[in-house]
Amino acid sequence: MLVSFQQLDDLGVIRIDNPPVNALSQGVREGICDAVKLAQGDGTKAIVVVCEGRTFIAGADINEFGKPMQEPTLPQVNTALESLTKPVIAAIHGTALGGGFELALSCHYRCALTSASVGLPEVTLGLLPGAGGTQRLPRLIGVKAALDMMTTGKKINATEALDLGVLDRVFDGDLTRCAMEYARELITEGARPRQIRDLSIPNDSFDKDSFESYRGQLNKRKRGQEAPQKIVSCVEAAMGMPFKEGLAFERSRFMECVKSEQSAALRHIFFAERQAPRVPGIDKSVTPRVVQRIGIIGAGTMGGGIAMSFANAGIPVTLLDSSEEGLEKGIALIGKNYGVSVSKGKLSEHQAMEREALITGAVDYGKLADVDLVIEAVFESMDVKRQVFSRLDEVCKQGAILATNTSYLDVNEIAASTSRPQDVVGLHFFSPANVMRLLEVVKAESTSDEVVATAMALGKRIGKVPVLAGVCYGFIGNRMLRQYAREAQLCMIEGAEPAQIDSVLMNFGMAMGPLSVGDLAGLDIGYKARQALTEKQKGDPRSYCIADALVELGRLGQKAEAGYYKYDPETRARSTDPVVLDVIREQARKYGVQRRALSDEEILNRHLLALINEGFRILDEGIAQRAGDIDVVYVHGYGFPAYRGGPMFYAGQRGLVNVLKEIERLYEDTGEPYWAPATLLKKLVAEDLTLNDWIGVNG
Ligand code: T1G
Repeated sequence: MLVSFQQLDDLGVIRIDNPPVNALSQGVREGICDAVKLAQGDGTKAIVVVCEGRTFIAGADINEFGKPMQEPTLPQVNTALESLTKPVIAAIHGTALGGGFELALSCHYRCALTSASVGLPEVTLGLLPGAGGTQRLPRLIGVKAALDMMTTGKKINATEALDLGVLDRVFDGDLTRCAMEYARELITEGARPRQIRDLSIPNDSFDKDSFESYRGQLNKRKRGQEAPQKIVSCVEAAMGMPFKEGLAFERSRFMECVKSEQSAALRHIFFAERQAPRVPGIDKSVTPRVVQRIGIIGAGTMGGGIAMSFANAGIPVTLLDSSEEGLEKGIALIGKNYGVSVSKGKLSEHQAMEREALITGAVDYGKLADVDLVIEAVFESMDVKRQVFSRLDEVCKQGAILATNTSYLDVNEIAASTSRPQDVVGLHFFSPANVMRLLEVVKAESTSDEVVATAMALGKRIGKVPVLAGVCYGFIGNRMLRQYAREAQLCMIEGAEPAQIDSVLMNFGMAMGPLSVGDLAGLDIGYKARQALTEKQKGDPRSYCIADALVELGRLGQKAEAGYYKYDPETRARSTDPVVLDVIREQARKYGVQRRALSDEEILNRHLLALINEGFRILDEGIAQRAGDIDVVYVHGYGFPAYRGGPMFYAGQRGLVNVLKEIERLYEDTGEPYWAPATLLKKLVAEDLTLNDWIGVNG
């Protein structure tokens, strides 16, 4: 039964049981309303609302959005609860989120386990708290604190919630028993129902100007996003309107969000993130191997970041480097990074020390004899990788997983340098590895299902979003990036300046423009990778001649304070450099390119369509399992705006017919084979199918 009502002497208990997270589906809402009716009419003196399973209500049922809204609505449920004429106590464990927290705010008292947390993460779904949260929370904790909670979507733990006055009581032990004791205490004290709706908003001197400046900050913090601004409007309404009108104002803004493309995109990403770790054909019968100790080869920036990811999850790491000096440098950088987290208040001194203590340095391969998994993060050279893997093959115990962090190289070839290719897998982290959530798990031809299952489970355990990729040059992300980066180079040589290209993609919502990303990563990385390729593999020289010319001038990017831009040594601010514009013009002359003005629209289209067309090829070849996986890769690894849903979702929003037409036009105009429309795209358009239909068929 989704909702039950039980009378226990003078107390009524409303119990919700809708696994896995007690989402407020229509059935749950209806059940609560029925229970409230029962509670109103019986002899109980107080009501406790509690949930079964691992958590209190984690919000409205996200699956219901985009479908016709069914009654009772959550505001109706909350009003019914709040209007009860006896104290209603919410008893919280796990996470009270979104509509679940709003329901708790409609109760008259709130208690929780010390391990619980509460929050209003609707903004992460392109929504706003649409069941009274924007009207009740400011009344309880003031405008600024409420705005911060709702525009960040961050959870607060039970202690913070108690300090803020969101919770009235926090305890350890049996939740229901403690909550009922608290309810009886309230009865004994003669406590009355306490409706937040009747409170006036504490005057924390938030006036019209404060709202304006808050909006300004939000424009920077949540660039391009609609929901955060609407949250501010709702809180502003709460200050200026009676509760009932404020509630109606909130509801209308909420409905606008539910219908918005941004929310559809963010909901897509919510579910795509949860689906990505699932590999069709590898079900629960495949038991992941036990991983209790990790080895990492290479104490450079990537190796150090990867080590921190595991230490942050409480997993001990042996970090090996070929030299004592290299090791010291690596360990020192890890210490510095933890120091920064402590100085920013993200970690306590104690937590930082605990994590650092989990990372042990070594220069002797023998120290890796007992680890359960090794990740190689050395220089991107096949010869070096093969040497490392044949060494690991000698020293590591049978059953240990041998992983490579290569970004491009052939994992099959690396696996073939061992006697146990079935235990070799790619674990491609993204820099900075202790921050970026994406993890490409690269399955080689011989990689066993058990190793894939172990890698996926381990990825989740260290807080990453693991996505399965097949073996090809650059796997999913970097393979698509090559097409995108090509267009940035061609747009430049054909007539656009770096600043125009970057601002076009930034305005679209990308975290950074392609050329600023190049400068941040270092132009020498791409240059060295190109040196290892044949002329044929490098492709059209117009697509890299500018980058090569800049590197040969020593303009390696930010680290050289000069790349596509020049950088102020103090502020790191970037600015257009006439030297670069000369280099571009020179290269255009060298390759006989007639320069012209490019519109922002053309620049945007060419970059996005380059990603999308390659995405379809990757899906068709089975390098990625689902379009949603590609979207998760680009949102969590390449700064693609989540509120656009990722390149493949975006293609669906634009309409595959239009996307095909645009790509066909580029193919006609350029005659370039890379603009030949992907077979799968043509197939879907021809059969009038969407990507979801196709995934349905291909599972
Ligand atoms: N609705 C439907 N399904 C949900 C769900 C929800 N709210 N939350 C989780 N699930 C599913 C999820 O898809 C997965 O399914 C399973 O539960 C376990 O989730 C009116 C508008 C609660 C912290 O944004 O943050 O209320 O993949 O893998 O890591 O104002 O889930 O197994 O089939 O994430 O332990 C606001 C969303 C909604 C919270 C648990 N609420 N959920 O994390 O498990 S909008 C949220 C979470 C709203 C009102 C508004 C997390 C979690 P499956 P999981 P987890």
